[in-house]
Amino acid sequence: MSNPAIRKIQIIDSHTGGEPTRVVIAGGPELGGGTVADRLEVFRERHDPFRSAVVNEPRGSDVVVGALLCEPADKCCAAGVIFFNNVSYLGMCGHGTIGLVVTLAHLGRIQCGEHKIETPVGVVTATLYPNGEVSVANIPSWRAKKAATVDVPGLGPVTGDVAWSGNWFFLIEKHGLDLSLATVDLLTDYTWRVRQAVNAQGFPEVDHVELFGPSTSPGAHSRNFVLCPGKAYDRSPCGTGTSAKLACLAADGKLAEGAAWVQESIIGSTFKGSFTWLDRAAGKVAPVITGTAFVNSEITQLLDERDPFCWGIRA
Ligand code: PYC
Repeated sequence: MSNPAIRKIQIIDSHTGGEPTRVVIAGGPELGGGTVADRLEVFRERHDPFRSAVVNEPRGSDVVVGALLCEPADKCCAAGVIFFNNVSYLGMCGHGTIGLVVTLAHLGRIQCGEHKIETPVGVVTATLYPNGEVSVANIPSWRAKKAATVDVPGLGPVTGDVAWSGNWFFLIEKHGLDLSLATVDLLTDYTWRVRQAVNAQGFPEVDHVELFGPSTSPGAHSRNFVLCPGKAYDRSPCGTGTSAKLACLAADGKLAEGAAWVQESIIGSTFKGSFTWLDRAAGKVAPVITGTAFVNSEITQLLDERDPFCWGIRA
């Protein structure tokens, strides 16, 4: 017999280029009305244990990105979404939006074509193609600071660009490290130290650190390693990270408007990116990223208050 005290959460899991997205389709907290940005604040203030329960151990792991499906306030949108992770919330999530679109198609709620999605930082436009690919026209993105040098304890001076693309990034070209799965521990340690220094030395808002190096896949222009806010690394090339990179390339005149940029992740998966100028003088671009996702689980999670780890293992 089922216990009525146990709360049930309906979830669809997918991965986008290896990076998981866990979409909560039913059983989420009641967040009231208003925009998705308003509801994120209610989620954060009143229901944060739910975030942890869904993505953290023992049901999840540090790498899982959650996506709470919401009613959009903007009626042009097919859906609203709040992305979250092991420690907090994301403004936007590129791989997660691709995962969400493939999930909605899996559920029969959308078909191929263009779909607007309301996120806490603005409306993005996703296009699902018959071959399963999904393009995401991200929010306006720009580089806020070129070549900021921070003094990193134990590493010395490190120089990178600061850019916004729905999340804040510190993007580093010169680091002297080999970007491979075999060096993930070293890369995590390096980027984590850089993040502490970047936050302490003028950019408290930066919560993602991105390293670039030569690609190994034919046709890819670059490989990256992306440290996420909760110390996990992105298995995908990171949609917002690739958008931030496009903003920097545009600002430096290194990529032409409309030209393709193929970004490879640390595990070899790729996103195709391009941009159009929104405001050349202000360095603002409209990035588009394209990738694929696969649904891999339909889950019912059970939240039983008698379980001492009902709300996840939290630091
Ligand atoms: O794809 O934008 C992204 C993302 C952010 C954090 C993890 N993935």
